[in-house]
Amino acid sequence: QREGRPTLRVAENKVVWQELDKLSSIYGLLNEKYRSEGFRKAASRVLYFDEKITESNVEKLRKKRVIGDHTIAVVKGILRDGKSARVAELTNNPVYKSLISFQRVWGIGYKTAEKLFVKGVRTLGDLRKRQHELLTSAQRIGLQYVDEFEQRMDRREAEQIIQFVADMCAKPPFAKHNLEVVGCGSYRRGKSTCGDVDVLILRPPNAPTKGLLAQLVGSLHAADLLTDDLHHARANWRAAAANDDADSDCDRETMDVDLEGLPVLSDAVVEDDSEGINEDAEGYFGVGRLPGRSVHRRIDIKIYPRHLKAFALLYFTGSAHFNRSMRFAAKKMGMALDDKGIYPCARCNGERLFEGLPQPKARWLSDPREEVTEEDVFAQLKFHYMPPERRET
Ligand code: DCP
Ligand code: MG
Ligand code: MN
Repeated sequence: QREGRPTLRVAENKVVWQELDKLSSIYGLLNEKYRSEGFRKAASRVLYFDEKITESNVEKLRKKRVIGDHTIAVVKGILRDGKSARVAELTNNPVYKSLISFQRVWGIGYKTAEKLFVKGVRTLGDLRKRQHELLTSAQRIGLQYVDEFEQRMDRREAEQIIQFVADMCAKPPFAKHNLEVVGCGSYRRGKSTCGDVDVLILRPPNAPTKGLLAQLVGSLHAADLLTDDLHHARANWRAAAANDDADSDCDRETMDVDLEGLPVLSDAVVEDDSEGINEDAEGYFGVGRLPGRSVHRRIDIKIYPRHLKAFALLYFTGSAHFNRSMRFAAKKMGMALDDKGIYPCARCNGERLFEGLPQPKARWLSDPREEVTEEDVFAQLKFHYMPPERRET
Protein backbone atom coordinates (compact mmCIF):
# COMPACT_ATOMS: atom_id res chain seq x y z
CA GLN A 1 0.00 0.00 0.00
CA ARG A 2 1.14 3.48 -0.85
CA GLU A 3 2.34 5.57 2.05
CA GLY A 4 0.40 8.60 3.09
CA ARG A 5 -3.16 7.37 2.79
CA PRO A 6 -5.65 6.52 5.50
CA THR A 7 -6.52 2.88 5.95
CA LEU A 8 -9.52 1.58 4.13
CA ARG A 9 -12.70 1.16 6.12
CA VAL A 10 -13.21 -2.24 4.52
CA ALA A 11 -9.94 -4.05 3.82
CA GLU A 12 -11.51 -6.16 1.05
CA ASN A 13 -11.99 -3.01 -1.03
CA LYS A 14 -8.26 -2.47 -1.24
CA VAL A 15 -7.91 -3.89 -4.74
CA VAL A 16 -10.71 -1.70 -6.13
CA TRP A 17 -9.25 1.35 -4.42
CA GLN A 18 -5.72 0.59 -5.60
CA GLU A 19 -6.77 0.12 -9.22
CA LEU A 20 -8.86 3.31 -9.27
CA ASP A 21 -5.99 5.19 -7.67
CA LYS A 22 -3.59 3.82 -10.30
CA LEU A 23 -5.95 4.93 -13.06
CA SER A 24 -6.13 8.40 -11.55
CA SER A 25 -2.33 8.68 -11.47
CA ILE A 26 -1.89 7.30 -14.97
CA TYR A 27 -4.47 9.65 -16.45
CA GLY A 28 -2.81 12.50 -14.57
CA LEU A 29 0.49 11.68 -16.23
CA LEU A 30 -1.26 11.52 -19.61
CA ASN A 31 -2.66 15.00 -19.08
CA GLU A 32 -6.26 13.77 -18.96
CA LYS A 33 -7.26 15.99 -16.07
CA TYR A 34 -10.96 15.17 -15.95
CA ARG A 35 -10.49 11.42 -16.06
CA SER A 36 -7.75 11.66 -13.50
CA GLU A 37 -9.93 13.72 -11.19
CA GLY A 38 -12.91 11.40 -11.78
CA PHE A 39 -10.96 8.30 -10.79
CA ARG A 40 -9.44 10.13 -7.82
CA LYS A 41 -12.93 10.92 -6.53
CA ALA A 42 -14.05 7.37 -7.18
CA ALA A 43 -11.03 6.01 -5.28
CA SER A 44 -11.78 8.29 -2.37
CA ARG A 45 -15.40 7.10 -2.35
CA VAL A 46 -14.21 3.50 -2.18
CA LEU A 47 -11.86 4.43 0.65
CA TYR A 48 -14.80 5.55 2.77
CA PHE A 49 -17.34 2.98 1.58
CA ASP A 50 -18.69 0.99 4.52
CA GLU A 51 -19.39 -2.35 2.87
CA LYS A 52 -17.39 -4.85 0.94
CA ILE A 53 -18.03 -3.93 -2.69
CA THR A 54 -19.55 -6.78 -4.73
CA GLU A 55 -21.47 -7.20 -7.99
CA SER A 56 -24.70 -6.84 -6.03
CA ASN A 57 -24.02 -3.58 -4.19
CA VAL A 58 -21.67 -1.87 -6.67
CA GLU A 59 -24.50 0.42 -7.81
CA LYS A 60 -24.42 2.07 -4.39
CA LEU A 61 -21.13 3.69 -5.36
CA ARG A 62 -23.00 5.73 -7.90
CA LYS A 63 -23.07 9.42 -7.12
CA LYS A 64 -24.53 12.20 -9.17
CA ARG A 65 -21.89 14.04 -11.19
CA VAL A 66 -19.10 12.07 -9.48
CA ILE A 67 -19.53 8.39 -10.25
CA GLY A 68 -21.52 7.37 -13.30
CA ASP A 69 -21.93 4.44 -15.71
CA HIS A 70 -18.37 4.61 -16.89
CA THR A 71 -16.73 4.31 -13.48
CA ILE A 72 -19.24 1.67 -12.36
CA ALA A 73 -18.28 -0.40 -15.42
CA VAL A 74 -14.60 -0.03 -14.52
CA VAL A 75 -15.29 -1.14 -10.93
CA LYS A 76 -17.28 -4.14 -12.20
CA GLY A 77 -14.28 -5.05 -14.33
CA ILE A 78 -11.99 -4.89 -11.32
CA LEU A 79 -14.37 -7.05 -9.26
CA ARG A 80 -14.49 -9.60 -12.07
CA ASP A 81 -10.78 -9.75 -12.98
CA GLY A 82 -9.08 -8.67 -9.76
CA LYS A 83 -7.54 -5.75 -11.65
CA SER A 84 -8.45 -3.14 -14.20
CA ALA A 85 -7.73 -4.16 -17.78
CA ARG A 86 -7.41 -0.44 -18.49
CA VAL A 87 -4.30 -0.11 -16.33
CA ALA A 88 -2.47 -2.74 -18.36
CA GLU A 89 -3.80 -1.31 -21.61
CA LEU A 90 -2.48 2.16 -20.78
CA THR A 91 0.84 1.12 -19.30
CA ASN A 92 1.59 -1.31 -22.15
CA ASN A 93 0.91 1.29 -24.80
CA PRO A 94 4.40 2.15 -26.05
CA VAL A 95 3.67 5.85 -26.44
CA TYR A 96 2.16 6.19 -22.97
CA LYS A 97 4.94 4.06 -21.52
CA SER A 98 7.50 6.60 -22.75
CA LEU A 99 5.46 9.63 -21.67
CA ILE A 100 5.00 8.14 -18.20
CA SER A 101 8.65 7.18 -17.76
CA PHE A 102 9.95 10.64 -18.72
CA GLN A 103 7.83 12.16 -15.96
CA ARG A 104 9.69 10.15 -13.35
CA VAL A 105 12.35 12.83 -13.78
CA TRP A 106 12.04 15.90 -11.51
CA GLY A 107 11.25 18.93 -13.66
CA ILE A 108 9.71 17.00 -16.52
CA GLY A 109 5.97 17.35 -16.87
CA TYR A 110 3.60 16.26 -19.57
CA LYS A 111 4.49 19.02 -22.01
CA THR A 112 8.20 18.28 -21.94
CA ALA A 113 7.54 14.55 -22.13
CA GLU A 114 5.51 15.06 -25.28
CA LYS A 115 8.26 17.18 -26.84
CA LEU A 116 10.88 14.59 -26.02
CA PHE A 117 8.77 11.89 -27.63
CA VAL A 118 8.37 13.96 -30.78
CA LYS A 119 12.14 14.30 -30.91
CA GLY A 120 12.48 10.53 -31.00
CA VAL A 121 13.29 9.83 -27.37
CA ARG A 122 11.66 6.62 -26.13
CA THR A 123 13.38 5.61 -22.92
CA LEU A 124 15.29 7.18 -20.05
CA GLY A 125 18.36 5.55 -21.57
CA ASP A 126 17.80 7.50 -24.81
CA LEU A 127 17.28 10.59 -22.74
CA ARG A 128 20.50 10.10 -20.82
CA LYS A 129 22.40 10.02 -24.11
CA ARG A 130 20.81 13.21 -25.43
CA GLN A 131 20.39 15.10 -22.16
CA HIS A 132 22.74 17.94 -23.06
CA GLU A 133 20.76 18.64 -26.20
CA LEU A 134 17.29 18.20 -24.73
CA LEU A 135 17.19 18.96 -21.01
CA THR A 136 17.65 21.98 -18.76
CA SER A 137 20.29 21.77 -16.07
CA ALA A 138 17.63 21.13 -13.41
CA GLN A 139 16.10 18.32 -15.46
CA ARG A 140 19.53 16.77 -15.91
CA ILE A 141 19.94 16.72 -12.14
CA GLY A 142 16.49 15.14 -11.91
CA LEU A 143 17.60 12.47 -14.36
CA GLN A 144 20.84 11.86 -12.50
CA TYR A 145 18.96 11.10 -9.26
CA VAL A 146 15.81 9.58 -10.75
CA ASP A 147 16.07 6.32 -8.77
CA GLU A 148 17.24 7.92 -5.55
CA PHE A 149 14.38 10.43 -5.48
CA GLU A 150 11.87 7.59 -5.74
CA GLN A 151 13.12 6.03 -2.52
CA ARG A 152 11.23 7.33 0.48
CA MET A 153 13.22 8.07 3.62
CA ASP A 154 12.58 7.17 7.19
CA ARG A 155 11.03 10.10 9.08
CA ARG A 156 14.08 10.07 11.37
CA GLU A 157 16.28 11.04 8.41
CA ALA A 158 13.90 13.84 7.41
CA GLU A 159 14.01 15.05 11.01
CA GLN A 160 17.82 15.14 10.98
CA ILE A 161 17.84 17.17 7.77
CA ILE A 162 15.31 19.64 9.23
CA GLN A 163 17.45 19.88 12.37
CA PHE A 164 20.52 20.49 10.23
CA VAL A 165 18.79 23.48 8.63
CA ALA A 166 17.52 24.69 12.02
CA ASP A 167 21.05 24.49 13.49
CA MET A 168 22.38 26.54 10.59
CA CYS A 169 19.67 29.17 11.14
CA ALA A 170 20.62 29.41 14.81
CA LYS A 171 24.22 30.31 13.96
CA PRO A 172 25.64 33.60 12.75
CA PRO A 173 25.06 35.29 10.40
CA PHE A 174 21.52 33.88 10.43
CA ALA A 175 20.86 33.95 14.16
CA LYS A 176 20.22 37.70 14.18
CA HIS A 177 17.12 37.20 12.01
CA ASN A 178 15.35 35.12 14.69
CA LEU A 179 14.27 32.54 12.18
CA GLU A 180 11.80 29.83 13.07
CA VAL A 181 12.24 26.51 11.28
CA VAL A 182 9.32 24.08 10.90
CA GLY A 183 9.34 20.72 9.15
CA CYS A 184 6.22 20.46 6.96
CA GLY A 185 4.81 18.11 4.31
CA SER A 186 4.43 14.44 5.12
CA TYR A 187 6.85 14.88 8.02
CA ARG A 188 4.51 17.26 9.82
CA ARG A 189 1.60 14.96 9.05
CA GLY A 190 3.41 12.33 11.09
CA LYS A 191 4.04 9.87 8.27
CA SER A 192 6.57 7.15 9.01
CA THR A 193 8.32 7.77 5.68
CA CYS A 194 8.82 10.94 3.64
CA GLY A 195 9.31 11.41 -0.10
CA ASP A 196 11.33 14.58 0.37
CA VAL A 197 12.05 17.12 3.09
CA ASP A 198 9.86 20.22 3.28
CA VAL A 199 11.28 23.00 5.43
CA LEU A 200 9.38 26.19 6.23
CA ILE A 201 11.35 29.10 7.62
CA LEU A 202 9.59 32.06 9.20
CA ARG A 203 11.25 35.44 9.44
CA PRO A 204 10.25 38.77 10.97
CA PRO A 205 7.97 40.66 8.57
CA ASN A 206 10.00 43.83 8.50
CA ALA A 207 13.45 42.39 8.05
CA PRO A 208 15.63 43.38 5.11
CA THR A 209 15.95 39.78 4.05
CA LYS A 210 16.68 40.06 0.38
CA GLY A 211 19.16 37.34 -0.45
CA LEU A 212 18.72 35.60 2.90
CA LEU A 213 17.64 32.29 1.39
CA ALA A 214 20.45 32.40 -1.16
CA GLN A 215 22.89 32.99 1.67
CA LEU A 216 21.45 30.13 3.68
CA VAL A 217 21.59 27.84 0.66
CA GLY A 218 25.25 28.84 0.23
CA SER A 219 26.01 27.93 3.82
CA LEU A 220 24.16 24.61 3.52
CA HIS A 221 26.30 23.82 0.49
CA ALA A 222 29.45 24.76 2.38
CA ALA A 223 28.35 22.52 5.26
CA ASP A 224 27.92 19.64 2.77
CA LEU A 225 24.20 19.19 3.24
CA LEU A 226 23.19 20.45 -0.21
CA THR A 227 24.75 18.93 -3.31
CA ASP A 228 22.69 20.44 -6.16
CA ASP A 229 20.24 23.28 -6.81
CA LEU A 230 17.14 22.73 -8.90
CA HIS A 231 15.34 26.03 -8.65
CA HIS A 232 15.19 29.13 -6.54
CA ALA A 233 12.56 31.83 -6.93
CA ARG A 234 11.55 35.01 -5.21
CA ALA A 235 8.05 36.30 -5.46
CA ASN A 236 6.19 39.27 -4.14
CA TRP A 237 2.67 38.09 -3.61
CA ARG A 238 1.12 41.53 -3.95
CA ALA A 239 2.68 41.95 -7.35
CA ALA A 240 1.35 38.52 -8.26
CA ALA A 241 -2.14 39.34 -6.98
CA ALA A 242 -2.20 42.60 -8.92
CA ASN A 243 -1.52 40.69 -12.10
CA ASP A 244 -4.46 38.38 -11.49
CA ASP A 245 -7.28 38.82 -13.90
CA ALA A 246 -10.30 39.64 -11.75
CA ASP A 247 -12.44 37.44 -13.98
CA SER A 248 -10.14 34.49 -13.88
CA ASP A 249 -11.15 31.41 -11.99
CA CYS A 250 -10.47 31.70 -8.30
CA ASP A 251 -8.55 28.46 -8.06
CA ARG A 252 -5.05 29.89 -7.84
CA GLU A 253 -3.41 26.52 -7.77
CA THR A 254 -0.73 25.98 -10.34
CA MET A 255 -0.40 22.37 -11.30
CA ASP A 256 2.27 22.53 -13.95
CA VAL A 257 5.53 21.06 -12.82
CA ASP A 258 7.28 21.96 -16.03
CA LEU A 259 9.92 24.35 -14.78
CA GLU A 260 11.57 24.59 -18.13
CA GLY A 261 14.47 26.87 -18.66
CA LEU A 262 14.18 28.32 -15.20
CA PRO A 263 17.50 29.66 -14.05
CA VAL A 264 18.65 28.95 -10.57
CA LEU A 265 18.35 32.16 -8.58
CA SER A 266 15.90 33.91 -10.84
CA ASP A 267 14.93 37.25 -9.41
CA ALA A 268 11.32 38.24 -9.92
CA VAL A 269 10.09 41.78 -9.42
CA VAL A 270 10.26 42.64 -5.77
CA GLU A 271 8.58 45.78 -4.58
CA ASP A 272 9.34 47.37 -1.28
CA ASP A 273 6.26 47.86 0.79
CA SER A 274 5.51 51.41 1.88
CA GLU A 275 4.77 50.39 5.46
CA GLY A 276 8.10 48.65 5.72
CA ILE A 277 6.46 45.24 5.67
CA ASN A 278 8.41 43.03 3.35
CA GLU A 279 6.09 40.31 2.14
CA ASP A 280 8.31 38.39 -0.18
CA ALA A 281 8.03 34.65 -0.04
CA GLU A 282 10.92 32.68 -1.39
CA GLY A 283 11.18 29.08 -2.38
CA TYR A 284 14.12 26.85 -3.04
CA PHE A 285 14.17 23.35 -4.52
CA GLY A 286 17.37 21.42 -4.15
CA VAL A 287 19.13 18.17 -3.50
CA GLY A 288 21.16 17.05 -0.51
CA ARG A 289 22.08 14.35 1.93
CA LEU A 290 23.29 14.16 5.48
CA PRO A 291 27.04 13.79 5.87
CA GLY A 292 27.85 10.10 5.63
CA ARG A 293 24.64 9.09 3.87
CA SER A 294 24.60 7.81 0.32
CA VAL A 295 21.08 8.45 -0.99
CA HIS A 296 20.39 11.96 -2.25
CA ARG A 297 17.13 13.54 -1.08
CA ARG A 298 14.96 16.28 -2.46
CA ILE A 299 14.95 19.25 -0.11
CA ASP A 300 12.42 22.09 -0.39
CA ILE A 301 12.93 25.25 1.63
CA LYS A 302 10.50 28.16 1.79
CA ILE A 303 10.86 31.45 3.64
CA TYR A 304 7.78 33.44 4.62
CA PRO A 305 7.25 36.49 6.81
CA ARG A 306 5.96 35.35 10.19
CA HIS A 307 2.51 36.94 9.93
CA LEU A 308 1.73 34.59 7.03
CA LYS A 309 2.69 31.56 9.13
CA ALA A 310 -0.77 30.00 9.38
CA PHE A 311 -1.33 30.11 5.63
CA ALA A 312 2.17 28.98 4.75
CA LEU A 313 2.00 26.14 7.28
CA LEU A 314 -1.42 25.04 6.09
CA TYR A 315 -0.31 25.01 2.49
CA PHE A 316 3.07 23.39 2.99
CA THR A 317 1.72 20.70 5.36
CA GLY A 318 -0.79 19.45 2.82
CA SER A 319 -1.55 16.83 1.82
CA ALA A 320 -2.07 18.05 -1.72
CA HIS A 321 -5.45 16.24 -1.67
CA PHE A 322 -6.39 17.92 1.57
CA ASN A 323 -5.36 21.33 0.23
CA ARG A 324 -7.55 20.78 -2.79
CA SER A 325 -10.60 20.02 -0.65
CA MET A 326 -9.95 23.00 1.57
CA ARG A 327 -9.61 25.33 -1.40
CA PHE A 328 -12.76 23.84 -2.84
CA ALA A 329 -14.61 24.61 0.40
CA ALA A 330 -13.27 28.16 0.31
CA LYS A 331 -14.40 28.56 -3.26
CA LYS A 332 -17.92 27.50 -2.39
CA MET A 333 -17.94 30.26 0.22
CA GLY A 334 -16.83 32.85 -2.32
CA MET A 335 -13.24 32.92 -1.20
CA ALA A 336 -9.89 31.87 -2.49
CA LEU A 337 -7.37 30.29 -0.17
CA ASP A 338 -3.67 30.15 -0.87
CA ASP A 339 -0.36 30.09 0.97
CA LYS A 340 -0.65 33.76 1.94
CA GLY A 341 -4.25 34.39 2.90
CA ILE A 342 -7.93 34.10 2.23
CA TYR A 343 -9.26 36.49 -0.36
CA PRO A 344 -12.68 37.35 -1.67
CA CYS A 345 -13.15 35.77 -5.02
CA ALA A 346 -14.62 37.76 -7.88
CA ARG A 347 -16.21 34.79 -9.56
CA CYS A 348 -16.88 31.33 -8.25
CA ASN A 349 -18.64 28.43 -9.96
CA GLY A 350 -19.31 30.73 -12.90
CA GLU A 351 -21.24 33.16 -10.73
CA ARG A 352 -20.17 36.75 -10.19
CA LEU A 353 -20.19 37.20 -6.46
CA PHE A 354 -19.51 40.84 -5.87
CA GLU A 355 -21.17 42.37 -8.88
CA GLY A 356 -22.39 45.87 -8.10
CA LEU A 357 -21.07 45.58 -4.56
CA PRO A 358 -18.04 47.40 -3.26
CA GLN A 359 -15.00 45.19 -3.66
CA PRO A 360 -14.37 43.58 -0.25
CA LYS A 361 -11.07 43.92 1.54
CA ALA A 362 -8.30 42.61 -0.60
CA ARG A 363 -7.00 40.30 2.05
CA TRP A 364 -8.46 38.59 5.07
CA LEU A 365 -6.89 37.14 8.12
CA SER A 366 -3.28 37.87 7.32
CA ASP A 367 -2.81 41.32 8.73
CA PRO A 368 0.76 41.71 10.03
CA ARG A 369 -0.64 42.98 13.32
CA GLU A 370 -2.78 39.93 13.92
CA GLU A 371 -1.78 36.56 15.24
CA VAL A 372 -3.51 34.18 12.88
CA THR A 373 -3.42 30.46 13.60
CA GLU A 374 -4.27 27.43 11.51
CA GLU A 375 -7.29 27.02 13.79
CA ASP A 376 -8.52 30.48 12.70
CA VAL A 377 -8.31 29.51 9.06
CA PHE A 378 -10.25 26.30 9.67
CA ALA A 379 -12.88 28.28 11.57
CA GLN A 380 -13.12 30.90 8.86
CA LEU A 381 -13.94 28.12 6.39
CA LYS A 382 -16.38 26.52 8.87
CA PHE A 383 -14.22 23.42 9.19
CA HIS A 384 -13.66 21.58 12.44
CA TYR A 385 -9.99 21.84 13.22
CA MET A 386 -7.96 18.90 11.97
CA PRO A 387 -4.46 18.29 13.31
CA PRO A 388 -1.79 17.63 10.64
CA GLU A 389 -1.99 13.83 11.15
CA ARG A 390 -5.57 13.87 9.93
CA ARG A 391 -4.95 15.91 6.78
CA GLU A 392 -4.43 13.04 4.38
CA THR A 393 -7.44 13.34 2.09
N1 DCP B 1 1.36 20.89 -2.30
C1 DCP B 1 0.13 21.22 -2.86
N2 DCP B 1 -0.15 20.97 -4.16
C2 DCP B 1 0.77 20.39 -4.94
C3 DCP B 1 2.02 20.04 -4.41
C4 DCP B 1 2.29 20.30 -3.08
O1 DCP B 1 -0.74 21.75 -2.14
N3 DCP B 1 0.48 20.13 -6.22
C5 DCP B 1 1.62 21.14 -0.87
C6 DCP B 1 0.95 20.09 -0.05
C7 DCP B 1 2.04 19.11 0.23
C8 DCP B 1 3.22 20.05 0.41
O2 DCP B 1 3.01 21.06 -0.57
O3 DCP B 1 1.81 18.34 1.38
C9 DCP B 1 4.53 19.37 0.21
O4 DCP B 1 4.56 18.73 -1.06
P1 DCP B 1 5.27 17.34 -1.28
O5 DCP B 1 5.23 17.07 -2.73
O6 DCP B 1 6.61 17.34 -0.64
O7 DCP B 1 4.27 16.28 -0.62
P2 DCP B 1 4.23 15.58 0.81
O8 DCP B 1 5.30 16.10 1.70
O9 DCP B 1 2.85 15.70 1.27
O10 DCP B 1 4.50 14.05 0.48
P3 DCP B 1 5.91 13.34 0.25
O11 DCP B 1 6.20 12.53 1.46
O12 DCP B 1 5.70 12.47 -0.93
O13 DCP B 1 6.93 14.41 0.02
MG1 MG C 1 7.28 16.25 1.06
MN1 MN D 1 8.27 18.77 -1.19
